[in-house]
Amino acid sequence: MFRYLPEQASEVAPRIDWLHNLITDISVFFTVVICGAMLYFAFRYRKRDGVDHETPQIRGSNLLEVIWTVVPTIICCYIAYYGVMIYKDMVAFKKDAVVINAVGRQWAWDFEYENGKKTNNEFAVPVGKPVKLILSSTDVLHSFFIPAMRVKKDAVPGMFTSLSFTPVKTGEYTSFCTEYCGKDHSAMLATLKVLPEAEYERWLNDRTDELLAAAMSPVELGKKLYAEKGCNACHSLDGAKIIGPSFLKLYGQERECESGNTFTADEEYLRDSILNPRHEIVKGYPAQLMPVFEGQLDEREVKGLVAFIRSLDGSAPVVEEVAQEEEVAVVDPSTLSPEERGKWIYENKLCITCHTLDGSRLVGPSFKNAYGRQGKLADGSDYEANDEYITESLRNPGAKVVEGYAPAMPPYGAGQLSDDDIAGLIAWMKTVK
Ligand code: HEC
Ligand code: HEC
Ligand SMILES: [Cu+2]
Repeated sequence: MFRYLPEQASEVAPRIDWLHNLITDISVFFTVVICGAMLYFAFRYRKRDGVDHETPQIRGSNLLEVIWTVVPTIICCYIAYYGVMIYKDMVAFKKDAVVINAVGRQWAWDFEYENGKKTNNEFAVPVGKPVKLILSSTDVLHSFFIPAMRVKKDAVPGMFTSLSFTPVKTGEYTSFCTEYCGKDHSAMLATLKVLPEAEYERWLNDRTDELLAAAMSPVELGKKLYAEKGCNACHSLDGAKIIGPSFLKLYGQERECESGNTFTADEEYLRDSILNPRHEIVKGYPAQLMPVFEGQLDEREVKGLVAFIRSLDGSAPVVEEVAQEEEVAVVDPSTLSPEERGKWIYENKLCITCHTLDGSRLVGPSFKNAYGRQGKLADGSDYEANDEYITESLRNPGAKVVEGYAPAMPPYGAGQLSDDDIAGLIAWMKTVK
């Protein structure tokens, strides 16, 4: 009766649900019995014909007392015992668990993996393996809740808490913040992707986003972080006051602070405002609201944000641009001809950041006349850039490194480039003369 629980996607879910349903059923049973008896007696012994009828008086029954003491006690003990057993399994230390750090802040979750991969509001785990999330918070109390996994735990500033589960089903699940942590608390969602082992490995080792970020100009990086780190929730780009001051034309302005100090909004002021917002509070704005980004952003990211704010001098309609970027038409490369497909991959899968087409050297060798080229590898052996060699260069670039170059090329697994993609690349490379 009353089955309304979400999908069971973790190992403990069926047991938790069983107990939950047992408690619900017992409660429903007793509600019906007690209310039913009450209504029945109210009707049965009501005042009839204007006369009070005397009811039979029952005084004391040891048998009844024993029954309604012992039976509920057994039921409660059983529920407690079963609950403790499940809890014990849930908190058991698992040595081979996939460990992920999850940091809550107003109003987003940042995830970091052991290999250094970082994501925002989205994380992936392999199916069938225990996962341990180490939770912490940079500002206020948050709570991490994944209904489909039946796990929930508080994220507390200044301490680590943890949460373990073993997903048993692939798919996408949503996590919620279940601690009222401020205005956008309800939007503090994250997506959990449970992937098959091999796909997870590929996802984990796909650092394309980070490489892309590494290849971005500071302003571009700042713009990306502005959206990703949630600055946009409080700072507009069009002069409107949301929660904090707008970034439009902020650079170079005279700022008056609550402390009575005045500053020119230069690089140092902006840096300090981002990393230590509690230091100086802009006059007329609430203190304590802006999250502390100290430790959340590296030097390059802070520089990027400062450069981005500096770029907002009102000369370009940045707002439109940011909005449009999310709607870039998605090209499906598999609909292109092999040559076009190869070119598309070159431009969209980062090759362009390391390989030129004009013969000049970047991080890797130029693609000009690269097909069929003969040369030497770092180990002194000869090679010819034929189909097989190019395929290997992509799948396993560490195996054969061209002489004079660093082994800097990232591997492209089948998840990033299919065999058809590689065929397209090769067809296109033949045309690059
Ligand atoms: C929860 C809301 C919130 C978020 C998110 C937030 N800020 Fe703020 N920010 C504020 C408030 C409020 C102030 C004004 C009070 C103060 O100085 O702390 C402020 C002040 C600032 C200032 C000084 C502005 C001025 O006019 O002098 C800068 C620079 C700044 N924030 C940058 C950022 C950046 C960059 C991010 C994202 C990485 C960010 N903020 C995220 C609320 C927020
Ligand atoms: C982060 C920089 C980087 C990216 C991104 C990158 N490469 Fe490379 N690539 C290199 C470097 C460095 C070398 C030379 C060392 C080596 O052979 O591993 C190389 C070598 C190669 C070679 C062998 C070249 C030769 O002259 O023998 C091919 C083919 C190649 N890359 C194709 C690609 C393709 C296609 C992409 C995009 C799908 C790509 N690379 C992305 C850095 C990169
Ligand atoms: Cu929260």
